[in-house]
Amino acid sequence: MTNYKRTTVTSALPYANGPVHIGHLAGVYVPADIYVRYLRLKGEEVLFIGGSDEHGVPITIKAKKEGVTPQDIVDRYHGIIKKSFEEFGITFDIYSRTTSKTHRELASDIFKTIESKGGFIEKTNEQYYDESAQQFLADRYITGKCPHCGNENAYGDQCEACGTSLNATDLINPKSAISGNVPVMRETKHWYLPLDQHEAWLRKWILEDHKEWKTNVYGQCKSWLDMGLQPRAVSRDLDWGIPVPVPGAEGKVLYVWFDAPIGYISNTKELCDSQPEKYGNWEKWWKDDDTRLIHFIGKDNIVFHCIVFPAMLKAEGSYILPDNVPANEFLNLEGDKISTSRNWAVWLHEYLVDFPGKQDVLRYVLTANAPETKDNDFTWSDFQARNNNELVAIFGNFINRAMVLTQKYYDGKVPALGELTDYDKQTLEEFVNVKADVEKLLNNFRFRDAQKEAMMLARIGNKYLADTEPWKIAKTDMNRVATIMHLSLQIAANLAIAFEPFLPFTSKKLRTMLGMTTFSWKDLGKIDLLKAGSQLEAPELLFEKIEDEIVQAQVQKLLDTKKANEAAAYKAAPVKENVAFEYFMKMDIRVGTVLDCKRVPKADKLLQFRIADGLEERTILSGIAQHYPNPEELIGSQVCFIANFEPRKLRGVMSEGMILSAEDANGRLVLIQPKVNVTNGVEVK
Ligand code: B3M
Ligand code: ZN
Repeated sequence: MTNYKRTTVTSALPYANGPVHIGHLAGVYVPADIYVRYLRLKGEEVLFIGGSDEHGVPITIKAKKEGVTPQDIVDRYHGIIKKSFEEFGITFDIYSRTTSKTHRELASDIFKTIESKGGFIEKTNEQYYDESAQQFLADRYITGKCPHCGNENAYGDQCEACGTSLNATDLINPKSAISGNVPVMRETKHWYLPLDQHEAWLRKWILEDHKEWKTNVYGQCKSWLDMGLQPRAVSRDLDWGIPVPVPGAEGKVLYVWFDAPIGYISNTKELCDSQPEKYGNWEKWWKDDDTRLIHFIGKDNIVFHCIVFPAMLKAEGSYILPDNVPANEFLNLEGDKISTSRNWAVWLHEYLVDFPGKQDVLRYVLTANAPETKDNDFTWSDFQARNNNELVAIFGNFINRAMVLTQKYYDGKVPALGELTDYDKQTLEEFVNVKADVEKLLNNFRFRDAQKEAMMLARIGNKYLADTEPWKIAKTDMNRVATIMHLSLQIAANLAIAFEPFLPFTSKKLRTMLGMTTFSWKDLGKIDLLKAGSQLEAPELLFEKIEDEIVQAQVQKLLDTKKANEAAAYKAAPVKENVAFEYFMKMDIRVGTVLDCKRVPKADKLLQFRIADGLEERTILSGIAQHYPNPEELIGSQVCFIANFEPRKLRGVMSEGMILSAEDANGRLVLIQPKVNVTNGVEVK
């Protein structure tokens, strides 16, 4: 939409059943926040809506597991999530929740309106029922084998291993997630949104009228539409959710994906109703044709925002449809899919404990590496490199040099601009182009490239100082130095504006240092942002180097998680057949001290031990070299070995015994070693 008056920006409502992690931030909230800050800086009318999604089966399952109520669960996580977003500078106009009264009422009203217009079909069919729990088994309450990939733990609505969306009846060997029992079939009535009846206009609206949508979004919509749309149930047999607001629907609630997107609207209503003078009537944000609606989401939510929700709004009849849905792909962590259940994540609240005050570093790295067109990987080494080589070495370094030199030569006052040289003019030309480029990229939701382009300002500034070398000229021509410093400070002021959407904390700090009280997007590209003679504050570093130990500690934390997961997943082998005592007594197991331990040349796996065994000494070869990269460290420690193991020659060396070891769940071998030293040669019994 080119001629619009205002923009309603929504970002997916995270489920309130766990804290938020870097994947959430990178995929949805940072891009949405960048966009909103940009529009605000341009002086546009914009509303940024967030909130928690507090219904759905996973929340009830978690509650059951912990022996608390679903309300307890959502109260806990709504608070944690809201706080994380605040701490990372995500500037929602409202962050509310789908258990609010306003939401319950509005979701009910929308259901009733659609119902009264004949927008649903009612169908009775058979669904799985758990007789012992006396409950129908919706979505995640039922598990079984995926018919597509064979994953044994697929859910009734989706297989997480292959990503296919499923119906509970597709599952092979279905089991109740509540009791573990095999469910039976029982009749139940539900309300369906007949998406098939919406297919024709959806096809035209998306495939013809919205060719500008991101290719990943457009492509996914096209494949859904090409498969043919089916009616979708919008009610469930559950006791957690918003009751279906029509007679004869006892024990039934709205499907979470019916009520959740309405949460965007009810949160808008809650905000506008509480501050009408500031935000106006809520309906203008959702019903005026000159309002642009934009949904920021992750790729797993595309069908709901591009097909199901628009069909609901159309069926209701009085709402506008989204103008764009800039969905992102997924962010992985160190090569693996982020997973809450496996604790494979960087949690935002934990990040801030380990990196206090470094919100912008994470925002920067997540944008620099945003999964805009394909899945991307977050690694701690990339985090460190981008901080040290870009934020510190380019952005921070430029600002620091400009500030410190001004302090040194002009007591921190902006010097006057003198005559421009050709080189100055050339620099300014490059610099002025940046604005148009950043804008174009932001308008097209290409935040990653937009940030890269904004960074050009710092690169230009750095190069300008390096090329003009004011510290050398200062000995001869202070007029020239004044011009150089004046221009450098103007570039710094431009950086403060350009980075406000991306790095709001840094931008604020920089504006304070430069004494900028007002600023707006239209000032970007100007070189009269700071007045000659105005006083700057004392320079402070914007970024600091992150040392190796710091990121290594984070990597270690992940390795520990991996280890714990592997151990949790480890299944001990079944116990072997019983043996008589005399068989055990035939084995001669002893303790000895390692006198020498070294690699065997040309044999990757073998270590050669020299053992003091209490009698004389013996040599034993053992295939554990990969597990002990520094074999000499074993010298002096004690090991257990089978003393009467038949000697055999390996690589030309006679091995007299076998050293005992155990293989850990993650495949690592460790030697069996007595915790306190014992006399060499004693027997293990
Ligand atoms: N809660 C799914 C998710 O967090 C869902 C989004 C709702 S947006 C209306 O991925
Ligand atoms: Zn599967």
